[in-house]
Amino acid sequence: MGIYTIFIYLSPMLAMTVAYINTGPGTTSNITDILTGRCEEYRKCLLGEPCLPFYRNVKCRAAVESFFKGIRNMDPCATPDNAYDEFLNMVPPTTVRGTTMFWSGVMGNNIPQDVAQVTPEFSVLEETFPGYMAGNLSWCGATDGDGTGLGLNFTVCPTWTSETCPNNTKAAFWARASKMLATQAVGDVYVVLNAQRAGGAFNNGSIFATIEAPNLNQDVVTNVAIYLIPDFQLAIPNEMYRETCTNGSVLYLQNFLMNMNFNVTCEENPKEIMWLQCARFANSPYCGPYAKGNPVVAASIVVILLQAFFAMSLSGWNTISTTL
Ligand code: NFD
Repeated sequence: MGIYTIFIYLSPMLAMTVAYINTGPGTTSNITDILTGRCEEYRKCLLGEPCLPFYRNVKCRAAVESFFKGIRNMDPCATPDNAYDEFLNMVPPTTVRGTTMFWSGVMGNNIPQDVAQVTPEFSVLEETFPGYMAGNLSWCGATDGDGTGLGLNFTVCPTWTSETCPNNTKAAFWARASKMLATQAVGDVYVVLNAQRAGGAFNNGSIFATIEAPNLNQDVVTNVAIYLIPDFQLAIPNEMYRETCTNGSVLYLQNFLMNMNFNVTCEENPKEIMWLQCARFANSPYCGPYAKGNPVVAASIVVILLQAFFAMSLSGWNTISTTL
């Protein structure tokens, strides 16, 4: 066997090794069933059951097939630009005017899931059909056959985009879906940022920074509200690395958006999100004022009790004076 032949045999393996420098979990087991199940849940709306807010009828078998169509048997680092076009156009991400919410650096806090479940005031990508289908899943193609016939790699997937993995399968999906979400947003929009994110609340390389913010439309977006929240997963408060609306990367973001002609507001610890997060992270040191036994609540209870007592004593006094 000549050196050239050996190289031909080895080159795909070498390519895969390079591509997999940044390794992460392989395709989620039973992903086809999960996607089909999620899609069927989504279709329950047809039966009069609760719907996701942006319901549109969809054929589940076709949706699941189109999700994989562009990536089966493909190198997960060479995803074609149009790989998800068909799937994303089946039920594109749409949101109600004035509700679109972006987020960055807060996924571990379950912000998208919590917001999606609790309030119609805000709409996140994870509530739209594409976001709902793909949320928290891992997937990528396999070029060397995977034994399942699905053309997917269930052992390992490259984590994200990198120099060695420029067109990452998952990154390409979220980039496309996020772009569609941002492009259609109208009215006031929101972005929730983690004030204690390492390297700054506004991360230059994030999807929000690179895809969503640049694709907002100045003609139809009336305000970008930055919601800066603490990291509820910190057991001990760390004020040293806590950004505010007037410093660090958040200030940079405000200037960046204002230079794009957007109206921008910034709020630290907005109540809407604090209540939501403190319900989940009740023991967080940042949740004092929102916790059950906090002094404000205790004081309110005392005031209510005093008022009741006062009212009762007044009516009692009236009764006594009438009797007299
Ligand atoms: P993030 P973001 N490397 O917290 N979206 O602004 C690796 F390995 O930084 C939704 O990037 O916020 N993973 C979802 C990464 C996913 C990298 C992506 C990276 N360089 C985007 N960058 C979703 N539902 O899963 C991003 N990721 C992955 C939309 C990683 O899984 C939403 O509309 C991380 O946990 C939202 O407004 C997750 O993306 C914005 O883009 C979020 O990274 C959040 O993306």
